[in-house]
Amino acid sequence: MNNRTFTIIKPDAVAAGKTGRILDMMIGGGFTLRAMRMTRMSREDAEKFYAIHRDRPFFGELVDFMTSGPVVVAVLEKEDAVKSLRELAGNTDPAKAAEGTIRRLYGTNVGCNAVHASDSDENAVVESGQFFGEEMK
Ligand code: DGI
Repeated sequence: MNNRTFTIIKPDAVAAGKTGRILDMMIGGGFTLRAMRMTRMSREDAEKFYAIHRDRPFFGELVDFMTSGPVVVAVLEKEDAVKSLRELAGNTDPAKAAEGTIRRLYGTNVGCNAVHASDSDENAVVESGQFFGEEMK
């Protein structure tokens, strides 16, 4: 089960017209799209998705941001998918992300950082399930 991960192209990147370029980087990086759609997260969706951060001072800001516009959610497949996508995404803070990573190229700041990439195989399954449910079984 280490061949799948889950991504969100976040509202900043979608609004800036970067969806195509980001998907191209993912596909060019060897990922296959297994499921994908554009959606608008409700506050309930965002609070559930980021529940682990609910006691952090930035939680309200994070939920405001994630619900501020449409996002693209997708399940991606590749060997060692979680690690590989986190490398392609780069550091949480775009200013600290390596040259050529998605967040370095398209992120704005630590809150508005262009993409989400699951941080473990377990979370990839839970997160894919939140958006694609039965399709992924
Ligand atoms: O797994 P990551 O997305 O790289 O990072 P994470 O799990 O530590 O944090 C999840 C998201 O929460 C991150 O992509 C953006 C937001 N976040 C993290 N740290 C901060 C933050 N948002 C703000 N405004 N300030 C922070 O310090």
